[in-house]
Amino acid sequence: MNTRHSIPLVYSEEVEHALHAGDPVVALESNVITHGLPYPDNAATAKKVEDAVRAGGAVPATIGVDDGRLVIGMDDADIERFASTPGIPKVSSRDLPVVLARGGMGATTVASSLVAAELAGIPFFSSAGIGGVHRGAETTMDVSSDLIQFTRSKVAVVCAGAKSILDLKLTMEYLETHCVPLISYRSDDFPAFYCASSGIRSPHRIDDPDVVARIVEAHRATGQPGGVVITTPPREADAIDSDVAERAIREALLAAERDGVRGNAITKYLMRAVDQTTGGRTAEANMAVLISTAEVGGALAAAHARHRRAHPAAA
Ligand code: PSU
Ligand code: MN
Repeated sequence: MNTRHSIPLVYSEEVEHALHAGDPVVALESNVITHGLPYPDNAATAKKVEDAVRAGGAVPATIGVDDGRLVIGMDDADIERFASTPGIPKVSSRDLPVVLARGGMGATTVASSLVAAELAGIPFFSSAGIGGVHRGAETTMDVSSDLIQFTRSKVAVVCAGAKSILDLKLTMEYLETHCVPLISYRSDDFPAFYCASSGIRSPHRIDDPDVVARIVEAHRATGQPGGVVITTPPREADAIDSDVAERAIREALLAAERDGVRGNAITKYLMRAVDQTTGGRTAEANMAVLISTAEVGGALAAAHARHRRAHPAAA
């Protein structure tokens, strides 16, 4: 247990060892386990995501809250427990102090996982889909805390962009306004999760992992708060046609309005509805994208760790 902070951090042995040795570690969220996929697919996928980080050359650290403590790295039994226990609350940044103080389990979103990763000294995080500006945000003001957290936590985020259940144009505008560096790894466009492109061009395409590592370090060196967002597109075989996705999303948005769903419940509701409309095709793609993104996250974290070893003054 780390006693430097008054908030107890509980590291898995593997993660603690890797951090001491300066080996690459990739933080992973747990809300996608509890709220993103049904049991037992969620448990199986979470384990495959961890394996993919390892295949990329890094150590996975799945983040969660348990009994008033921040869990930094889960073993298979922890993952099984998070995946199968009903009613674990979704914990975003605003909820984190409450759940830590009260006790019990909590599933961390991208935003709160970044808070934990920074406390734990983990410089990289990977998840398939980040939160963003919701469609209709001009009236609902529904903007995910994930975006705000990018401006606060010094952690690089690797993702497959965001799902087009969101307004991706506004999401990119938000990131630009808030000075968040956005780079696309080996693609020209901002990806839309299981669609290879959102149709929106990324401000920067970078193909070389070493250049990505240098960008992460250059951002730190400028003294700017927050981290860099790095997108990676889904594999061609896993991608879904954007017209098919768009039709399902429109239907889901209408259903959400009809059912009066809003606030922090909307993301899960929309994802489930889209999965149902597409006969589970998007859920399949969802799992594949989570895994392929994690492998890229592992590889980029490994390139970053190599860069830091070669330039220790920058660390
Ligand atoms: N997007 C996805 N899958 C997810 C989420 C987003 O494609 O599971 C989850 C993540 O945990 C993300 C959270 O951090 O939803 C964002 O929720 P909100 O929009 O309420 O901030
Ligand atoms: Mn929201």
